Amino acid sequence: MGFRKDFLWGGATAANQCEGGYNEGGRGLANVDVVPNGPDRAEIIAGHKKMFDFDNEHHFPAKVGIDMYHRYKEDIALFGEMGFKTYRLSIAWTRIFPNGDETEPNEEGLQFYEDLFNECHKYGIEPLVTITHFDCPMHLIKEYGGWRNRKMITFYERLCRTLFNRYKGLVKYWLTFNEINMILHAPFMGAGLYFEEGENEEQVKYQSAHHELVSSAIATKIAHEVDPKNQVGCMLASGSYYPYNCRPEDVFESRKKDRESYFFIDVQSRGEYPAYFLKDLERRGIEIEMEEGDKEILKENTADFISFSYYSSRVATNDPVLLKQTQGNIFASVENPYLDSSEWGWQIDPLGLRITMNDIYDRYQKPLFIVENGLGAIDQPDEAGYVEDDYRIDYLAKHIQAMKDAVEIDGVDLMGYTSWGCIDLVSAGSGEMKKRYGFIYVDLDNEGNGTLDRSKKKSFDWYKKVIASNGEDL
Ligand code: P53
Repeated sequence: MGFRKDFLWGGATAANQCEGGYNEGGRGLANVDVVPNGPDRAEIIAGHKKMFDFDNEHHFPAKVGIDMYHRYKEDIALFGEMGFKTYRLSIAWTRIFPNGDETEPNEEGLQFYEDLFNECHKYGIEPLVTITHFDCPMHLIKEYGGWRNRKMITFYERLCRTLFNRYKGLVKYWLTFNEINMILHAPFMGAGLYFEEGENEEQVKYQSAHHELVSSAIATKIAHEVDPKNQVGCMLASGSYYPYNCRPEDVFESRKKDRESYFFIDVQSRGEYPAYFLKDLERRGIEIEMEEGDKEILKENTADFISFSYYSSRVATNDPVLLKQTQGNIFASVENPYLDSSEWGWQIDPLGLRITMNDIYDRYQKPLFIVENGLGAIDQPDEAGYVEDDYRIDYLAKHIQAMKDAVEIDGVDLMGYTSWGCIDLVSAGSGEMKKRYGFIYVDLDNEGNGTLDRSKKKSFDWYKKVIASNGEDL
């Protein structure tokens, strides 16, 4: 009963949200560096407002992140103290290939991650590596248009081959693209796409998605060739849609919304474009250019496991009156009247995690890995600097219980769980620092002021206990 004996407990971060050191170690400039916080961010990450370099009007939080580039030893020691079995992190592409189209990698960048992985292994922590977490070298965006260009497949393949060869024996769990469906919702951040006036955005997004999907399959192929021990996962921004009510139209609408996301995993896990998707493209007049061999590559190199982020369930309706109340979130959803919300309006639904796990497992029958989950909240340290984050403990305990139910009662095969932002980091959606997820507090504010000192929150000792008891003691 309970979780696997070798269950991979841990936490997750992404390079662009925590590393900083943007101009150190020979690193090049990336899309994620030039997205500022503040009111312009939403339009920029959506590819509707161009931002190709730093300017003086905005604050760019990724420049410093939480300075993990210099402090990773201290941070990994704290993860080790909590008993992490795994640490999910991402590679900054621009540390390895600063422009993206070089033929030789940057040794300093490769050495940085090698040192970091060695540091993890000191504490018995298995790295789980996201190859690209929203980042794309700026040079590839300016010169080639980002993922809309098929040449990206070659550049990405080179990156992957370099990583698999160099880190053979140090890393065995890989994710090809973070939240691959984010390309539909935040295309500049997700895939280095920006749009020109009057352009058919859907056409561009799905063509780019095809390039990513083929790249993901090629990466899987190479990973297995380099080391049969490598396990490669796809990664979905999940959260099942509920019908707003039992009107058949709402039920159907919720299925359609789910398919918008599942489409990506259908290709990555089953190895082919699903019929509903092809029909939909035809109706919308979108044609995806494919090359000979693409279909075979997709079919022969499917994901070993399915990973996903889960923050909330979602609600769908086709009732135009209700639709008007939709919130301006990256993932638009009608509000669910039965659920409470976080300070950022994200609805809290632990049972939704169990529902989502079952939906995904029923659909693919492959091992699942929850690689993001957590509560973004404002933390108020007391005079001694201590954060009593009972609200975070409550959120996580309920979600872990729901995931346990999915495993114990429903029989879902789950490899591990890495909570999001195990150490406070910059928010992807808003660029804020005050939206915190961590067990470890970082002294830094939205404007970049603070000592960057780390301290343990109440949830630190709680999570340590959860891991030590393999999820029994919540
Ligand atoms: P933040 C929106 C909806 C679902 C997942 O998000 C999302 C987003 C982006 O905001 O992204 C993932 O920081 C992503 C992480 C991100 C995390 O969710 O906006 O993989 O990079 O930080 C939380 O609160």
